[in-house]
Amino acid sequence: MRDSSSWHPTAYRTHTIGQVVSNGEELEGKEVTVAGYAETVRGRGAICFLMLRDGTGQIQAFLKRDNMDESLFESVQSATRETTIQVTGKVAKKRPPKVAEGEPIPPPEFEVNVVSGAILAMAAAPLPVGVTDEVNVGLDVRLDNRHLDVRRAHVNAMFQLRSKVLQYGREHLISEGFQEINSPKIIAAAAEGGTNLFPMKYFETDAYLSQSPQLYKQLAVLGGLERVFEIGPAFRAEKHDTYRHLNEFVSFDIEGAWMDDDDVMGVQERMIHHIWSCVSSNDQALIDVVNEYRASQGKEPVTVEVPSMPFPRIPYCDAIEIVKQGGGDIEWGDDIESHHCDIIAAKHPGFHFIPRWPMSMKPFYIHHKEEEKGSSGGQLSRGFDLNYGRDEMTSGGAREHRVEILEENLRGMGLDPADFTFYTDGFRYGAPPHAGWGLGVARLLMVLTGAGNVREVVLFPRDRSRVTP
Ligand code: AMO
Repeated sequence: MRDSSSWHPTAYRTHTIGQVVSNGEELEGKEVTVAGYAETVRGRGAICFLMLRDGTGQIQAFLKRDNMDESLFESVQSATRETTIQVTGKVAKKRPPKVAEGEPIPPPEFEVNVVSGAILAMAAAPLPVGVTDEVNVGLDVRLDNRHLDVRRAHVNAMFQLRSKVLQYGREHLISEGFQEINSPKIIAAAAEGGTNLFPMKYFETDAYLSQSPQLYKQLAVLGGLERVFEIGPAFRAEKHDTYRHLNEFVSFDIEGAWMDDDDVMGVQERMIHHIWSCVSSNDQALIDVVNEYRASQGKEPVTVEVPSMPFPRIPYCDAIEIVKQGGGDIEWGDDIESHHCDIIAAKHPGFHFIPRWPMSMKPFYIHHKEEEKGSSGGQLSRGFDLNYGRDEMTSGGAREHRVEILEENLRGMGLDPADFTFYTDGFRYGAPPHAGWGLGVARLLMVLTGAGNVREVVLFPRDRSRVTP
């Protein structure tokens, strides 16, 4: 439940339920108006107990037929689960529970003795997804009814954690001098290869949905903004159907001038360290809600262990050797796939960087690693990934800032520099060496919350078969 101590009254309530619950002593005898969802309605005849929940807590509302408007009393008595109701009445102490002799007396609880109110919207029954009771429906049904699914305590807690992760990440980057930018999402040229673009009609011309803020965050740095970050949507027309791919995802990107790959790996590990430290000191209550649900499903609890720094750096060539020694089938120049990652993760559990990928495997904007060749003699790059377990969290690297080489790289990858002049022109008038990374927010949330699927931590996911709700 959310801390609402600083929330102001609104048109529909004088107090949040959380405020009444935590300030009962102070509010006792005073009239309040609260509003929320009906969890249960008990009692027939002359009295009725309504359990009301909002995003900040739960409280019992006590209704007496002869104390209030008869028709309101009857409507509440017959209210279906999740109906929204507003009630006004005095705060009173609940009758204390019977306690065996010698047992400690629990602190008093409070209720609202209702004198007036209103049914705001009656809920249809039955609910397609139970909110407070056991839900035996699959992820698809839950996502079809996400508006109800998010009312469930642990799902709500996951989205609160998501908001915290973004808040702490932002906070950390600002403390390191990064400023937030917003780049266009309607673009004319591919940053991450042309095959996975969503085309769109833009008046009389063709355009695409942005796959990454890559080229624009670089242009912002070239323009003198020096250190920038962006948290925004990225669109990929990939025909994946996996637990970790979506066609729209939120990418957390940075770019910094006068920095190389090692520098931005440092920024990344400090940011993750800050996020984990803050969650572990401030948000254990949310993790407890997630764990309560996990326990009900027979799953291990998640623990927020602040990772120690520096995170291990396992250069690509060494990673390949680890996979080979672990019995994996891989050659220099191959991608490191999930089943290879399992072998590496057995040796390096937790976050670890894989720097110095072969140049041939990295996009045109990545800087090659001067003078350095891999074990096969192939050119290495200043590109890196950050992995956790079997999943890639981040890609990043130092960027090529010399326009002649950038154009050469474009041609080498079968792209026409003429399509990229809006980008390459930014390098013609003095370009600082720079570096950056892009982190998949949902993938990081999977690590923090133990979710087994990115869809769990994305409010309204978009995948191959889902464009609604
Ligand atoms: P990349 O394409 O590796 O790099 O993406 C960066 C990170 O974004 C996440 N990600 C995804 N998450 C969910 N669904 C997807 N389909 C998906 N694709 C990617 C991953 C990945 O590590 N421009 C570079 C970043 C940079 O160099 O700054 C880029 O976009 O967590």
